[in-house]
Amino acid sequence: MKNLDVILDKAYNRQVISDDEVKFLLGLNDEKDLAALYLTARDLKQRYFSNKLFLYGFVYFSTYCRNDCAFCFYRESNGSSRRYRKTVSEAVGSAYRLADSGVHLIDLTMGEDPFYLQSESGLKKLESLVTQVKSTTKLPVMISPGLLSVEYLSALSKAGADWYACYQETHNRELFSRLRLGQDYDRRFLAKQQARETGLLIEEGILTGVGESRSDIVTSMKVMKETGAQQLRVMSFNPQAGTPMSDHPTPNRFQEFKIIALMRLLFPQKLIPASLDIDGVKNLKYRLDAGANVITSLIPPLSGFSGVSQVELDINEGYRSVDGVKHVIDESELEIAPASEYLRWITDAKKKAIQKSTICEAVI
Ligand code: SAM
Ligand code: MD0
Ligand code: SF4
Repeated sequence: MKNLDVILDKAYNRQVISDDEVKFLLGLNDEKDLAALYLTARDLKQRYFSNKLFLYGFVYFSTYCRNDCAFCFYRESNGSSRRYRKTVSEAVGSAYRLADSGVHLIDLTMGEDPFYLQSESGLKKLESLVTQVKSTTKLPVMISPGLLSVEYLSALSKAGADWYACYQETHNRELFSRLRLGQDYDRRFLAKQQARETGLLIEEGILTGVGESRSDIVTSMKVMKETGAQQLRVMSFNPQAGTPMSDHPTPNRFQEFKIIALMRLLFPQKLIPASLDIDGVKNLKYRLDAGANVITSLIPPLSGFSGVSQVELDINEGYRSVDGVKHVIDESELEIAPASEYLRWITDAKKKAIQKSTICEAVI
């Protein structure tokens, strides 16, 4: 049997894949080999999620940020970036439209806005946003506000947030320091552990095309396993005007698709997004074919809300909406999961997370 078939067979049978084998998969280029990789990833997705897909609505409610990430359009020193801070009722309105269109979750995202993070009343305002979005939409909520203190994490968890998304981007410390300028690797990592301790589910993520090596990707896979994150993502880097990485090329998308498939092989039961924030609706089918099972970054058209890596692409045209992606879901022979199925998934994930931490405490 061919080396590739041996590895895919192991993955299919849930046997351990070695670091060298992961690197081998990352090096695949031949069309037939890639097709075999994606097929195994889809088979594993089918085993745990059948043909069902989850959809996440995206509400970027403040684009102000105190940080200076080299890759990001919204870095503080980018004078050309579009800044807004929506009112609670505007954010709730957008969340309501998303819920009404059929998404399973609302992702409340902001830059590290000092208005919320460095003022006395900021936490109260965030709590109120989470509470109002939950009560209006009756949907689970993810918060993606950047680095939070344990006080904020615990208060927002109590206010009803279900998920904390905070991407390390890379697990190579040196590369981290060139991407998230002036930020502390360990502090960002710790926030995710603290969030887990308050009962939040975690999403971890990496960027590809930012100068990482294959070994860095192997390291990320290992760290992702240890963190116990229940959702894992990879995003291709998109260069942004007015940033230090504006001339850094965007990577060939096959690298991202391979990593999506690899994540599905290594973590078949996790949620893995296909983000509309990278290429809009273009390439969505490839991401789903590679084993993703969540479509993220759905944004209501003509609402004045932006994306992150694709600030405007496909939003006002309505392509980043449930109706706008429906034809791709159909072509991929997938189906939008009923709301009850997503609720069941996160209830189970939370139970497992508690059991896991109880077992860990018992062992200690
Ligand atoms: N400010 C919060 C933070 O940084 O955690 C929340 C924003 S978060 C949704 C921004 C994420 O989008 C980053 O962590 C990064 O993974 C991704 N991103 C930002 N700029 C990008 C770019 N130019 N290309 C691809 N992904 C990007
Ligand atoms: C996305 N634009 O899903 C969003 C964002 C934040 N949790 C997610 C990067 O692609
Ligand atoms: Fe700010 Fe987040 Fe962009 Fe970094 S990635 S500059 S923290 S909005």
